[in-house]
Amino acid sequence: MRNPDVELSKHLSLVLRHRPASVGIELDAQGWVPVPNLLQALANHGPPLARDDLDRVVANSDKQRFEWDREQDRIRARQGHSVPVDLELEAVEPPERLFHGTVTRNLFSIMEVGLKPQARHHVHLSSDVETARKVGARRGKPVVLEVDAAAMTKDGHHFWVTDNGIWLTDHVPSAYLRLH
Ligand code: HQG
Repeated sequence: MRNPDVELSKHLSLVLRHRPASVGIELDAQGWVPVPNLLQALANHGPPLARDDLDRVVANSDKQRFEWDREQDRIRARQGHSVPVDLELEAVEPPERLFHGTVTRNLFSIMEVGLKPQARHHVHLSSDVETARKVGARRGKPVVLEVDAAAMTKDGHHFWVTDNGIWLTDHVPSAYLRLH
């Protein structure tokens, strides 16, 4: 069924990660936009949006996709951007194993060239199998790959973790991958 808050959340993801110019706004270098500018821009390109509606969608986002700055007067997407932003995350040591959910049709290429960020800035990984399975299931029958994060760290690869627990890295060469 059509859920207006889910549609608004998807539109916010589009604007704050990929196409800010579609509503005539710019993100700053760290991906932030002042809330009044965002509300005005959305109202200029669709139905008016109250601050309360925005607060509710941000609070209810199943994956906590958006975040406020300390004063709650700016907002940004926590991750997943395709426009250039610097989220200023600090590299951290990952758990020994991480997981990536994908689908069979991608496996041949992944085993050849490894996991690539594709349209995103980073490869997205999770610390649990279930999350990876769900991510893969967005595209069809899921296949879960296990990443030897301990070996990657030893070999000088970096990892970052977002506040909502998504693990990021630049590239996972296929030598560190195996089917779970
Ligand atoms: C695949 C959602 C062929 C990769 C989710 C994936 C996640 C390759 C697709 C977050 C490849 C990229 C991220 C290669 C990678 N050859 N295929 N060499 N390397 N791929 O959506 O990880 O709703 O950019 O397996 O829940 O699926 O956006 O990444 O199938 O957390 O908040 O290329 O997006 O969260 O797809 O998903 P994506 P993802 P949000």
